[in-house]
Amino acid sequence: MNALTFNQKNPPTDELKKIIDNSSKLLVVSHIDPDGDALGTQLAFARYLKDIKKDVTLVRQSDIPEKYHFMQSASDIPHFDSVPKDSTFDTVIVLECPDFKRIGLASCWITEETVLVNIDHHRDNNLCGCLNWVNINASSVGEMVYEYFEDVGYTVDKDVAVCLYTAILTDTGRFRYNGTSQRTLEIAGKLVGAGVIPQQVCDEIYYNMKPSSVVLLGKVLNEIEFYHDGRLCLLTLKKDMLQSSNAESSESDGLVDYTLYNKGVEVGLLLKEFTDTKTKVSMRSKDAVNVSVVANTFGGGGHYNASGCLIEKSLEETKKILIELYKEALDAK
Ligand SMILES: [Mn+2]
Repeated sequence: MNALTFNQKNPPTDELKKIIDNSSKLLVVSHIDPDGDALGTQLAFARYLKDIKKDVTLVRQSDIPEKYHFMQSASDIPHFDSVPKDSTFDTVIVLECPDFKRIGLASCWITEETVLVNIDHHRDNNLCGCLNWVNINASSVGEMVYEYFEDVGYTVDKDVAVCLYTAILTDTGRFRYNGTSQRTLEIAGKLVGAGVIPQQVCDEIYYNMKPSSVVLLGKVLNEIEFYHDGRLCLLTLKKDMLQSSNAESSESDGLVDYTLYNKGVEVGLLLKEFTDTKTKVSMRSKDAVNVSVVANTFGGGGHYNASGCLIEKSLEETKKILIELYKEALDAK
């Protein structure tokens, strides 16, 4: 089929429904190292397809962070290794991926005949689907999927509502980021109407830290640094901090957010020592600086206020480079 692209708020319901109606075997995927939006929408969309009696398969490549296990069936998403490689799917629904490379190994099931559906809200989406629905103004893909469900007349039950609420809650930084619109909150309200208990979901995700994570947080905060008159805040996570906290690498999730808790900070960075020559960087900003510009120069990506990349330098070299780059970015505004 010829590629169809929609950059709009309203779901292309007729086109999407037609593809689904014409499909008999569907695969629903999201990106490696999934976040709340990726997992919540993957689970919600798969449940919708099951409810309309479609043969649907989910797959994951990465471990699912424990804080998301409360979503129904989250811990049952089959790992890539357990899905037969000779499976065939006529349609693959790709959620929350600006680039199809982000689906990882699951791309082995995509052939020339596969109908690819691409639903996303990243500005840099490369529109590689047969049907692309990319709304860069949506707070989350969870919000977009809800719009489609409402339009197509699918009523969400509590379990689906919890998945979509999780997607929206996490991708808006608890209704804080500037993508949070009146409509976002209306949809969150409807999900509460469908049975979501906001405190329960919030507690599962944010008030459920392991003691090792809190110890790690202490070590990282203990070495907080400020530059450029307090406008840049920098946290570093060295490998030995993980060991001495008895923490896993995934427990550094969300640490970067502590940079923006500080008055006067406009850009916050978390530098995570990956190997001696590779450093993972998470970047956050308040409104003034577009951190995805710097992330892009290192082959990374993300959003205006939240991006990330992997830099092929040691932790110390990475630190020096970024302090300098953000001096320019902050001076320029
Ligand atoms: Mn998202």
